[in-house]
Amino acid sequence: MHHKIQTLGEFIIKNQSSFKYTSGELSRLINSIRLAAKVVNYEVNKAGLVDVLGTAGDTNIQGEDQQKLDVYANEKFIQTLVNRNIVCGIASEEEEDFISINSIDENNQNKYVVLIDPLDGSSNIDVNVSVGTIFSIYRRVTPAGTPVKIEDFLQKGNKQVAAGYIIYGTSTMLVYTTGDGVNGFTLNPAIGTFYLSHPQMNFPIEGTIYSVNEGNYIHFPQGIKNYIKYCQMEEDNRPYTSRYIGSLVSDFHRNMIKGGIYLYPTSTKNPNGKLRLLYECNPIAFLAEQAGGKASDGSSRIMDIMPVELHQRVSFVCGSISMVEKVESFMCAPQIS
Ligand code: AHM
Ligand code: MG
Repeated sequence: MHHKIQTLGEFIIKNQSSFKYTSGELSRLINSIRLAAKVVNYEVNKAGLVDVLGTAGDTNIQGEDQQKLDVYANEKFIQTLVNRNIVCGIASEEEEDFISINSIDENNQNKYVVLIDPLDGSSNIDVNVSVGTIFSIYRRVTPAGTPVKIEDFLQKGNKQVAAGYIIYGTSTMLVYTTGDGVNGFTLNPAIGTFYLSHPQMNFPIEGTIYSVNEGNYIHFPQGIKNYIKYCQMEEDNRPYTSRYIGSLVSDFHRNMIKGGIYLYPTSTKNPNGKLRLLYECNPIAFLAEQAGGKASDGSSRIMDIMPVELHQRVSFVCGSISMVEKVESFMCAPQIS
């Protein structure tokens, strides 16, 4: 095999000219996310050592007490984006309101806003299971140089300029799209460099894995219950395999590589679903579609939903195209129980 190994840095430079807007702003933004990802990765990797190393109320070099990793990740991503003067606004799962950078720096002329879930699935950290960061990037709709407004964040997913995730797994990977396919980069931790390891990722059309929290089964809509029964039926290439990590990024990443479907439907417990439209579902939906998969709320396209609030929840069905379409057909079929 003879191909040149490409780093993420090289890839960003090489592809910069293919972006619609070539000021370099988006490239610099993705570079900043790459940097923050490495910092957070380092911290996540030694999570299990905190109790060992952080004895007797130890404080870190900045003199801060040890903090929870999701709070740490939130601070690192925000700090990096603010310090490098790279965006005009940030919204995060960890922050109730969006942050307007113009209010801090009047000269800010940046045109991008970032929406981020800094450490998704963080309940998995205590048990050494993969977690992830999810990010979504839009061009602001209000004029540059003015403080960002809520409408800069409440845009349909189909307006995303870029989206991606970092998976802190057995290997750490950064996977992203700028609307021209999906590329995955694996971190070499010894030298802190991401290498292009998964060029042009492709969602298999069909799959045999279904990922859902089946503990909520009795609370699901009838169409979802029927689909789960269908997955378990002895017929054709079924029963399918059930795989549920409980960490969206990891479940999605596996399904995109192997072929499968992820479901977090509405339920009597979570009438609007659990996952957040703006910084969980939309970016994952953009990646899914760019890789040839599909993302739906059970009947309509996720990326066509007009958001009404920052932390809005939505029912989420995402994966191999024919599997998602199957769920949609179950959802609109006459509801027999
Ligand atoms: P979080 O943002 O509080 O971490 O919740 C999101 C996570 C997803 O990563 C995961 O897919 C889902 O919640 C799991 O939920 P549940 O434990 O209800 O199955
Ligand atoms: Mg989350």
